[in-house]
Amino acid sequence: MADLRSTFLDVYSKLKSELLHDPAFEFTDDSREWVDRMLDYNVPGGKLNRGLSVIDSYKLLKEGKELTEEEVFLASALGWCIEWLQAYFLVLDDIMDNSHTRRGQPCWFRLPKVGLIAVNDGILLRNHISRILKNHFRGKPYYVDLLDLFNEVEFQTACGQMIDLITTLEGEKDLTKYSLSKHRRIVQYKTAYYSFYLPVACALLMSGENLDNHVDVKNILVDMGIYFQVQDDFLDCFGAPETIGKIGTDIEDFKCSWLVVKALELCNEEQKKVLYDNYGKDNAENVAKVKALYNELNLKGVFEEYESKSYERLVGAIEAHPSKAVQSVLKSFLGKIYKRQK
Ligand code: DMA
Ligand code: MG
Ligand code: MG
Ligand code: MG
Repeated sequence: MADLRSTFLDVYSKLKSELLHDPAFEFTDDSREWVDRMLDYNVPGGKLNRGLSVIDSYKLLKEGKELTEEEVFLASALGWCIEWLQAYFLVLDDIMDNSHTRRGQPCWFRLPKVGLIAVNDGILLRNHISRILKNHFRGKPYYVDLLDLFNEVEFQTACGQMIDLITTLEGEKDLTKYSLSKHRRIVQYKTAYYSFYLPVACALLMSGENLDNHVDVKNILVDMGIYFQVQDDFLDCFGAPETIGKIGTDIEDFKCSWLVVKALELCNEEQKKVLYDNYGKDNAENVAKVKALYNELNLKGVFEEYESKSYERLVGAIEAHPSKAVQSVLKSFLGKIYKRQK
């Protein structure tokens, strides 16, 4: 495993170096240094789960047959494309969510020299994906499907981000519009497709599969992605910032988080008033009152219950799948996130 990670990181260096010497742009020393630093700051510092999952999944689909060096490289390159996509979304997400830290360091746009240049850096990160795909996959029979997949998933994610953001509009802050079905819609689009479906879909395309034949796999992965974002919402409030590498802002931002939806479901009239008076205010006292209410309602316990129920449901769905190879891909994915602390 440590070995796979270091091979994967070697591929990052190679891809970065290619991008820094892209013949389509006449780099100056300054611009090359900017991109170099921007990439190192934003791309490789996460858990790398999404990226590594492409290699894991591809291996499992090959049912134990040793991968060639080229296959390892290509699966890693696709894994990095997903990490690049993630970096692109996070750089912009942190601006829009007014966040402070990410992966244990200040958000990129918070650096004094960066500011809103981060917006263009986000666009560059997105463009790098197309450059990497063109450099390494143009001759493959699945190239068009790969481009189409990244385009579709990007569109879904951007739409999810849109509905995540417009529900929080100032002047329309209205908790009555928050429900489990609204939450589900947001997280399905903003998180599940790119974080869960995309890595497995990349591995399937590399294996020569037609994605139209794997709608059942997609459904299970989307379901898993929803569970993953509920964990993210939970950790935003209850996780340790040192562990999750970020300081939560969902309460301040009036987000349609799983926690506030559950709180609304469980509270009495008096508690509801506390929520209405304090949710969505960028003030430590208001935030503390919301957190105290979450504790009063035992949302930790409610989450633990949700977590074990989700796990059982997902295992059931996975075991009903006809292919043992696909089962092991899905189980390995689920194993990586069950009861995660970060
Ligand atoms: C993240 O939602 C979704 C995308 C597409 C980046 P979020 O704002 O809850 O993520 P985080 O908690 O990491 O800021
Ligand atoms: Mg965010
Ligand atoms: Mg966000
Ligand atoms: Mg979050």
